[in-house]
Amino acid sequence: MKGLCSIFVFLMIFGSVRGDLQVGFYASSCPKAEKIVQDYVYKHIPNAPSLAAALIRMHFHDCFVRGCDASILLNVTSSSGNQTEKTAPPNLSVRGFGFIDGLKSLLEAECPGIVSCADIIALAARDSIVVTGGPSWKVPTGRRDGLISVASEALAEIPAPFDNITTLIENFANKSLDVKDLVLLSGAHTIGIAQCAAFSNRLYNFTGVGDRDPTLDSEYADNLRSRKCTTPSDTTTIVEMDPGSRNTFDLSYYTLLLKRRGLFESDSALTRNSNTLALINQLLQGSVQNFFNEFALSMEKMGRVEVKTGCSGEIRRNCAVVNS
Ligand code: HEM
Ligand SMILES: *[C@@H]1O[C@H](CO)[C@@H](O)[C@H](O)[C@H]1NC(C)=O
Ligand SMILES: *[C@@H]1O[C@H](CO)[C@@H](O)[C@H](O)[C@H]1NC(C)=O
Ligand SMILES: *[C@@H]1O[C@H](CO)[C@@H](O)[C@H](O)[C@H]1NC(C)=O
Ligand SMILES: *[C@@H]1O[C@H](CO)[C@@H](O)[C@H](O)[C@H]1NC(C)=O
Ligand SMILES: *[C@@H]1O[C@H](CO)[C@@H](O)[C@H](O)[C@H]1NC(C)=O
Ligand SMILES: CC(=O)N[C@H]1CO[C@H](CO)[C@@H](O)[C@@H]1O
Repeated sequence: MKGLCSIFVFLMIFGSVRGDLQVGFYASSCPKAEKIVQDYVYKHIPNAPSLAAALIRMHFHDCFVRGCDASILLNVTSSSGNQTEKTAPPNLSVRGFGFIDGLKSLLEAECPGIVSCADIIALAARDSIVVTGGPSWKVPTGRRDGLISVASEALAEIPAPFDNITTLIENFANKSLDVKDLVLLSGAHTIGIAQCAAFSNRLYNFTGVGDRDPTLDSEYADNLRSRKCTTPSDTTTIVEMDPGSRNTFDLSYYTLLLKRRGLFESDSALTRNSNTLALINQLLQGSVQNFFNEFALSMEKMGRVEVKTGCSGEIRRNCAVVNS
């Protein structure tokens, strides 16, 4: 581990590598790494399809706070005590920690101290997208794990389902992601589930006078009220974000948006800004393959947000704790 890091510094000095991620980073240090992740995902996710969505969301939440450095996995850090990112409200429903721990054990057995937890999340997210029928792409690796995880940062930096378009665009811009990335990456809501709390204000009390969100299709809102989120304070029911194809990666999220059936205000907002609406229409007019290609490019870009490479950070031995 130390060795690799000093070789890196040596190569940096002589200009043959940049402090950047690279495809096949583990090709010589742990040649089976990517295959181990892929086999594990392909073996287990079909039995627990909802985990695919959880792992993709985990990668997003990881990247938006201190970069893609597995800070979302930490249980305790010296500076934050137990108030790490995973205890923050946006992380309330992030799942899949045990899955990542299982993968880490396999990788530590194969090549101890080589593969970072941050890369494991990125690879597992990509392989999960493949399992749900979405695109595959080469994930650049070489991320290193962070030492710090602070709950209040997750609250401040992860977008909220109540955010308007201005806030969403600014939030993504803060991570060097543009409006196109916002529209494409929101497309991940073609799979997975949400708790009523993320949108029930739209059904019951949108502006504080017992009203509904007029931009939500009324038939859909009726259905959600009568069959799903039957009280304003429901905290247990879960709802598919893309009803009927929640385990399938496809374009239907965008079709639903135009039918005013985007579940969150943040989804719905994408249809009321001329730039984002034009992008949605372009995606729907193009082929699924076009969406897949574009989505993969945006995912790769998200996977590069503020990454630690070279000798910064560390390769954690246990994904839940900083090395001692
Ligand atoms: C644009 C801003 C975004 C907002 C405001 C947002 C918000 C949310 C919320 C509130 C949920 C439901 C969580 C719950 O109630 O359990 C959710 C689920 C999800 N989000 Fe997003 N999200 C955004 C962007 C993204 C991005 C960029 C990705 C990944 C590329 C993503 C992937 C997912 C997935 C896969 C789920 C389903 C999780 C599951 O089934 O466990 N989201 N999102
Ligand atoms: C981290 O916390 C989770 C529960 O959030 C627990 O299952 C896991 O065992 C903990 N890991 C360590 C190494 O403390
Ligand atoms: C973290 O939580 C554990 C178990 O709940 C507790 O024993 C420990 O004292 C806590 N550590 C800090 C730094 O708060
Ligand atoms: C968007 O939300 C922010 C933060 O809540 C608010 O300051 C701003 O006025 C809102 N913008 C619009 C156009 O509603
Ligand atoms: C964007 O970053 C600036 C500077 O750090 C911060 O003040 C602002 O709140 C951020 N905006 C969003 C929406 O996260
Ligand atoms: C709606 O929200 C307002 C302001 O938060 C609150 O005073 C009112 O009681 C709520 N009404 C309903 C029907 O929940
Ligand atoms: C898994 C986990 O740590 N969940 C926490 C998410 O955040 C809420 C509120 O901040 C905590 O009560 C949960 O324990």
